[in-house]
Amino acid sequence: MIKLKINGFDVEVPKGTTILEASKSVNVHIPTLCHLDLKGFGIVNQVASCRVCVVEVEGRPTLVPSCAEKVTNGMVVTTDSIRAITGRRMAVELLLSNHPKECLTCPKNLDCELQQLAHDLGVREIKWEGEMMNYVKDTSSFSLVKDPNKCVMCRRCETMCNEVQTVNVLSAVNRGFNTFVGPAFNIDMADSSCTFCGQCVAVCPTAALTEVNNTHKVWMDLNNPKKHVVVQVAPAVRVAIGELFGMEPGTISTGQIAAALRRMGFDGIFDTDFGADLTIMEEASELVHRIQHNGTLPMLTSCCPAWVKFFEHQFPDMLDIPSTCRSPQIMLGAIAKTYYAEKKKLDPKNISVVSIMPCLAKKAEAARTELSKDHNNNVDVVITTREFAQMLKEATIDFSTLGEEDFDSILGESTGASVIFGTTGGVIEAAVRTAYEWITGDELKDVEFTQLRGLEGIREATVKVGDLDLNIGIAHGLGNARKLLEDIRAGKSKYHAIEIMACPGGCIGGGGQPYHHGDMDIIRKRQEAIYQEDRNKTKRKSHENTQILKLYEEYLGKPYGDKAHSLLHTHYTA
Ligand code: HC0
Ligand code: SF4
Repeated sequence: MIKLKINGFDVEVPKGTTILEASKSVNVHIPTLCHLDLKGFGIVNQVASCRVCVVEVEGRPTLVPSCAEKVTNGMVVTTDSIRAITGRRMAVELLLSNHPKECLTCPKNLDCELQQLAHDLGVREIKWEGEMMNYVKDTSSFSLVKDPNKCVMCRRCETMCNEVQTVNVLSAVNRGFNTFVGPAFNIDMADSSCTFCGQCVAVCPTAALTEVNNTHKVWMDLNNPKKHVVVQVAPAVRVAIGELFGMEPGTISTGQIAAALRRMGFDGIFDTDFGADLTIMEEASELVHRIQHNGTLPMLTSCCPAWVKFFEHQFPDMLDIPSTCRSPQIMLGAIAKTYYAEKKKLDPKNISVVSIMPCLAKKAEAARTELSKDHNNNVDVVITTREFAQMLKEATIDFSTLGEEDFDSILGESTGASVIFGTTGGVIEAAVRTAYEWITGDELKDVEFTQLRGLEGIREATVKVGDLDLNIGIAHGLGNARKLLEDIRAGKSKYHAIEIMACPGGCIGGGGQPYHHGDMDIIRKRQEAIYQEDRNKTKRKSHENTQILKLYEEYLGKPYGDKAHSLLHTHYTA
């Protein structure tokens, strides 16, 4: 153990601890900007580029960045001297000297860490008015906007993209004053191998990286009398949106969301969970079919669009391995524009399907031509959890005082199996609940496969399904997925099925969720809420969803049949 003094108090911490961590352990809060501790992945962004965390260390002539400096025995640290405070303020003033001063209209207004620091450090004037960068914004993609003029070179996005996701799209472009972070040669994001996972957006402290904002499109559709506008809500949204209205992480707001959507004027209020139950009918059928007919194994889940982009770009030789199932959001859109349209006697061209997703890649997924029918996209507009909260504020809907309401029939019923899609491990657990009963013909009494749960980056478990030992692999985060994929390529994989989600914790940690700054406690609370929501349901297996059974009986025929194939399955392109 190392003994030191911080602000006059004795502190004892393990060797290797930084001054920042040692201070935190005794509740001394040192402000930071570039620092990002991604505990769930064992990765720390520690470039010490912003100098916001400087402190005084006795005997040292200059201020020291506390995020990078390790403690030593007998060290005397002062975090709150006038010199340290002035040094920090100066670091922020320097960043502001060439930062656009458009806070009032900035997409990150009141959510910007630089703005918050300027406020907390009492910056009241910027003594240097520096030269400004004047780069064009990159609006090339359906998912994210890159504004290099707001980049503070913290490199948090780079760490996320390169070390956690191993996509390697982002690095420093140009030199000196003109440096910013972007794809090599500053090509458009749409032309890069970006997966649009949005994790760089999730950790950007300013508005250098933000989502494409589609809220105006939704208001336009809602105000167009010719449009029949239906909406669907993804599983993970319901355990996170409360955070944007002052509620605790993990507050379940399903009923309030349905009530809010009704007040906004949607014509049909549907649940992506219905799409998830439908996905299980198809995906469990595909898994059973592959197992029983010597098909390609392992089968990989395919409902995470960032993951789909990742394997298309990085593993083009393995496109026969993922399930051909479209994602729940696309399946629900497809059913809304066919079965629902027929029942309601509506022209599909006049139906607008809006999705509320925790994810930026869902915006790009909705625009994929493979997933459209007769040049009509199955999903028309995707907004994130954050954009949804923004719309509620614009509409002056007081979310926190709303009562609970239900989703609409006929695409609103769901089981507990679909809710758990929102967390890592949930899709495969839902699939196993159904596959078990289909393979064995026996009733599954205990539906909770706890061996598939948790937050470790890669997990594996063997589930007894009759005589079969079903070997399952699970990964969240694309860097972890890469490891499983490389094993398959090398012929070393022992799994029958693998679930992959691109974001930390699965969709609960998606790039469109309330900012969680890498705090795994928040992710854990959202995950607990997902499992609680499953326990709250009377039906917990997808094949028990009565509306789904009716859909097959009245319209689709049998699961994995021809009609289901044309509406609910897809193919991949390298
Ligand atoms: Fe997900 Fe999904 S679980 S990807 O994370 O499968 O975005 O929440 O909506 O489509 O259901 C996201 C979340 C979904 C889909 C579902 C899947
Ligand atoms: Fe990298 Fe994901 Fe950001 Fe694309 S969206 S640049 S893949 S972190």
